Amino acid sequence: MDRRTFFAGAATAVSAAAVSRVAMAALPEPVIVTRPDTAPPLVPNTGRPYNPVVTLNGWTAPWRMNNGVKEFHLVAEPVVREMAPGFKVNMWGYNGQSPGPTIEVVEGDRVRIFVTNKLPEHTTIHWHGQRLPNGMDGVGGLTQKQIPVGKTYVYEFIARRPGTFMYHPHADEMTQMAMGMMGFWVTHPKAKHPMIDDVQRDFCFLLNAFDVNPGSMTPQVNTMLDFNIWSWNSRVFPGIESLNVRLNDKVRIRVGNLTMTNHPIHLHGHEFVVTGTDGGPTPRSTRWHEVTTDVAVGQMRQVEFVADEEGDWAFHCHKSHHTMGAMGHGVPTMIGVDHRGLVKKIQKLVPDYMVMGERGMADMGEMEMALPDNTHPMMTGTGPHGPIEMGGMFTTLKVRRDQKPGDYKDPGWYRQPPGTQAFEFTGALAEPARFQSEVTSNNGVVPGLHNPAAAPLSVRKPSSHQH
Ligand SMILES: [Cu+2]
Repeated sequence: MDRRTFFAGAATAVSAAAVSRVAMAALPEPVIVTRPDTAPPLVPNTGRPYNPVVTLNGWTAPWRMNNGVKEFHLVAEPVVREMAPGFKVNMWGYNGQSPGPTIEVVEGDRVRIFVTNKLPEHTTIHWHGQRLPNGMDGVGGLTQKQIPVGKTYVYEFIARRPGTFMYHPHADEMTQMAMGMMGFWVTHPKAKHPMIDDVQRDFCFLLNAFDVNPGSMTPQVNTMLDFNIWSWNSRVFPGIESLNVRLNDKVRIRVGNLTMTNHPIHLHGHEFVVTGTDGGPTPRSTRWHEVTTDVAVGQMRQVEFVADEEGDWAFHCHKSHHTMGAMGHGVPTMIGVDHRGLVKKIQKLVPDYMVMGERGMADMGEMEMALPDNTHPMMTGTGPHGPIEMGGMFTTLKVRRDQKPGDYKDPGWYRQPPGTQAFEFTGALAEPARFQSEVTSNNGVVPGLHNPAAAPLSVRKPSSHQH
């Protein structure tokens, strides 16, 4: 419990907009966690037993059992999130973090959630995907008054169906979600469920995105699509922890998307099936194997597979811009343009001047560029074989024979058995016959194919007057 600072002793340090002591006396103590490490699974010590999830770079909120009701206390508040080592961002979140703690309950549980608002503006919480009384749905103005600054509201409902859910504000949503207000919710089945398998490892995380100008600390909340920080649980590679599993473990990964675009989530080395969506577990007849599943905005997907291939397997969003850090999208592509002499001339006037490579951008992964303080590099991270050239929604699934059951520690890099790695070919290269024929025909020009003059085109514009 060293990483968890109990709120009670430090109430005055947290916020001036403190909740009255009398009100607090009846509330469960909110647990505050500020470190971005992945907490070990929280094994339930009250209520029905279940196999807990592991929240990537996050944690599960403990609860208080009160006359058979599971009571949680969420505190909406400004937080500072370290998105990767050396890169901190001012966010809004819950209980010291963005995202807030994962809430784990069991199908049939009566759940009471106290929500204290320590933000500078009103808020609500919407329990995304849940069946509940309309007045508990958390839509500001529609189903309740927004929770004013400094006040605590109570939500109470029965977790009616098992599955993967999220929570987020439904009040000034654009601002509050762009600032990082969101959390995960898992409802475990109360008994053996025909469509829910037992797994050895159950991971979850949210997809989120921020627009943080290089050198600044506060996200731009008005950005609609052009975000520059693509994160999992408000962390970016190499700050996202690996998913560490034992060889032949059955693994479940639950993903929710609260960004403004879809994310095709891709796993290397294994095929998975989608076993659950926003609507709950999927019927077995609907499942097929794939290696990428698209998670649209506001959706949840849970995938399952047997981790039966040892190694360090990349696990990432397949949109290549989403695996990179802050970058200028307006930079011209210089591939094929030899501008090295030009750079030297410009550097006489502007010593820091750098231009993106004439050989592609791979150099960026190795270069030590002069970046403003508190800027996450565009391409970064080093693996056992060199620069990994990533910076956003990327991590690894580490499958190891000797990983102990229930052990989530990072086993380090995989050592490939001798003779199982791609290697350099050092023999003689054969001359492809195709080149020979091109050279011998008409000075390298293939008649009628590569020579525009040999195949004249007559262009007719749609607007030309030819009738
Ligand atoms: Cu993506």
